[in-house]
Amino acid sequence: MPRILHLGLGNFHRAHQAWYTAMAGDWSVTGVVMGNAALYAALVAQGGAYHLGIRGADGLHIQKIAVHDRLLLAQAAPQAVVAAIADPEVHIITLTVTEKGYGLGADGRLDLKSPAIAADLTQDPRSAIGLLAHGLALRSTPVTVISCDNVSGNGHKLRAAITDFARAAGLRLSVDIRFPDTMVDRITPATTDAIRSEIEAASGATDPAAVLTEAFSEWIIEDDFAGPRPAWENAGVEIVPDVVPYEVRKLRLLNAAHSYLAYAGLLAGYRYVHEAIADTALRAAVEQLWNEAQATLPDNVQASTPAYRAALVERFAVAEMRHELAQIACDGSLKLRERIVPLLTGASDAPQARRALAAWIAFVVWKRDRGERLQDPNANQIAALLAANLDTWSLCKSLMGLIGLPDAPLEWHAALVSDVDKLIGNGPVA
Ligand code: CS2
Repeated sequence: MPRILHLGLGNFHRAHQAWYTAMAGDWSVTGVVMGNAALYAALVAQGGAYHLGIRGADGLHIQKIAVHDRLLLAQAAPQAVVAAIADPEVHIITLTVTEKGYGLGADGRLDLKSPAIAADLTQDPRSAIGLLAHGLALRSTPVTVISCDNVSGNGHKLRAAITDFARAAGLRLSVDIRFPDTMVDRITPATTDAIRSEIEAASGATDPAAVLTEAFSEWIIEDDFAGPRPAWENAGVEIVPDVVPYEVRKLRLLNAAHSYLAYAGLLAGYRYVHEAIADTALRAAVEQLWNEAQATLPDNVQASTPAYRAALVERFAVAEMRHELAQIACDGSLKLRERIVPLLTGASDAPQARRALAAWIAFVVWKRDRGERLQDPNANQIAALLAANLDTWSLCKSLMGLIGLPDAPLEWHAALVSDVDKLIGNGPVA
């Protein structure tokens, strides 16, 4: 049976690519858990199977997914992962390792000094990039590598990162390796005890690896494969010549609004996405953000964008998803580069995108004031800036540098400072 290898067996993969592959049939998956030993143990105990709860307008539907017939834990057995990547039975490698898993700098290229990448240049690889580069260097047959993370031009950036790592590590990549771009979409909250209990009650089975997801799902892949692939189109996947318009639309509408709602919503005292989108002021701000984002989108997605926006409001409003703003708020310094920065560097003025940036800046200050650690790969750098007692503008300028935003005109500075100060002043006291 032909085989896919997947790196990063988190909730999103189990709700999305695994679901499509199970429906397409005929392929099995080697699932690589990167570091979560408890998840690995749970999946091993269940023979790789788990329950997916799909929340639609007509209630919760349970599907048992059983496509992972081989499981590996990267942190415990990196060499086994390298060997599995080189396995000629594997024709496709997919990965969901989140934005930070790519070790990219603000310029979108591999940062050889980022801790995980620097470490992998001197030891057994542990990062997705290091594992892939070593495994791909051992391959004797063509392979397709598909990044399924929310990174624009994800295929191109992954190709560049692997090539840069291989060069620095003295590895030779000699087979045909394709890196198609993809757009992936399905809202999938982290599994809480309440979500797990709900799925267990509906399925009648105990399942520590249960996942809840929404009914909506989209996967668009650039048609650039080095060899065979599952008949994913039979399961609803679109294989197209150019993914970029869909990718930027999703990042600048869905993900940009998510990040804005996360920071502004948490500062306003909300916990969930459905609560934040029900707030009249936040909802109006999201519509304005979308107007600004829409102005930056390619012509061929303009006509369908109003319907896309209306569908997003409905998706965000589903209370049963219990999608926590705090989950979306993490790793902001990387997410904003993809979601908000392109709106601020576009041709027209984007005051609401500027307020989204201000919301993130106010959020990092608010977390510090509450004595809470920021979940962000740049947390140490941000903490050092916050400890330096900078005035609001100097803090904004340093944080803008961190997310790759070039300097802006003076009137822009004043507006950003006033947005940040207002939000800090208004932060919840609880
Ligand atoms: C979210 C995404 O956590 C986040 O940052 O914006 O995970 C979002 O739910 C997915 O991209 C939806 O497809």
